[in-house]
Amino acid sequence: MYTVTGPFGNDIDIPESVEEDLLNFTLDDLPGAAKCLDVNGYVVVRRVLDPMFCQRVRRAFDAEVRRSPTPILRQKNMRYERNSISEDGFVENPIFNIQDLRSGEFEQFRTAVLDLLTHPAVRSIASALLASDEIKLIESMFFEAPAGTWAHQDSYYQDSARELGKCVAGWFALEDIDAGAGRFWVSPGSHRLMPVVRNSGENRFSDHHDHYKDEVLEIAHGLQLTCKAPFLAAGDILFWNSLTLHGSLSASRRGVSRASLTAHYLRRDDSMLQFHSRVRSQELTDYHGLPVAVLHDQAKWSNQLVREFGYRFPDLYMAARKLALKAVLSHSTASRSSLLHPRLEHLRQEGAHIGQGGLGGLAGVAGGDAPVGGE
Ligand SMILES: O=C(O)CCC(=O)C(=O)O
Repeated sequence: MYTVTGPFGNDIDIPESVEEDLLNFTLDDLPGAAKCLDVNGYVVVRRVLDPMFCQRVRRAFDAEVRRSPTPILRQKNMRYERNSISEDGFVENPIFNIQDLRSGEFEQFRTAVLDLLTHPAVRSIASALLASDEIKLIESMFFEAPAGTWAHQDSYYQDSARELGKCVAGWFALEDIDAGAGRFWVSPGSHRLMPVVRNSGENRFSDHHDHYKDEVLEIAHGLQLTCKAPFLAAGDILFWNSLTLHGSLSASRRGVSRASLTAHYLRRDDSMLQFHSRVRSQELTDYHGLPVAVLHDQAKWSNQLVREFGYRFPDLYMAARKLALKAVLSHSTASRSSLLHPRLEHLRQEGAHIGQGGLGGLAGVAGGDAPVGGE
């Protein structure tokens, strides 16, 4: 075991091999995997994808993306940026929504990623975990350098409109992830133990994102939550629930990357609830029979214009974005009852969860985004 300081300030032991890990499943026992997700809020499914498949994504990234001058939308800040290279030579600004990339310029990369995220084995797991044969992919991200992503529940950014906690996400290891490469971590049982920290009032994303991050840590301390950062080999996938507290560690060894993808899935007849505020309509495209949601489709000239503007005038772009966010917020606050599933409306009226001001906290940006990010 390798020991580092975890997200809650205490030491955590990080397994360096699969032998040191416990909650492992394979494709042979998907009912067991679903039960494990239910109980623990996460599950690791081993050897889902041939490592050659993972290698294909990394090769395509090297060939098309690494040296590309094209600005790309980023997971951490929702800005259009060129690649930023870390001291260790890795791309350090993760990509948001690979399906949105322009197919001509990034054809191999986009295809390799979507082949993997819509692979029959992956679909069978996501179907088992969502208890439905009909599912869709609503979001994706690509990481290379350690990211040190803050502790959060995905629900704060996006969740199921049908019922909070009914969105599942997968963290796909594209290489054997070193213990010092900023492992992805989850807090076991936090989906049950922790309240839903609402995207509203003093935790509102538009103005109080930092307060939200602090509050989450405070709650984790109060509840004495623990954290696990499982070993993942190329082709393994860790799935988690949209209410499970998770994030990723900062790098603690030099020269190691953590090439990976994340993807978020919903039942096909469900919709994305964005920022606990509004149902975000998403255009669906078909990829090998699986609906895949696009949000900022770069094949459209209007989105290319937004990208150019966002890249050349980042401050203006972010200011406009913030205004749009507030406008959509007031609209969705006004009409939120009609947007929300009865169960969510019940929660709003009950006001039982953390965060003031009910579910009307914050709507998405006009033009839309809901990643782990968007400061
Ligand atoms: O791998 C990471 O750093 C964070 C991924 C994540 O939190 C997500 O996809 O929701």
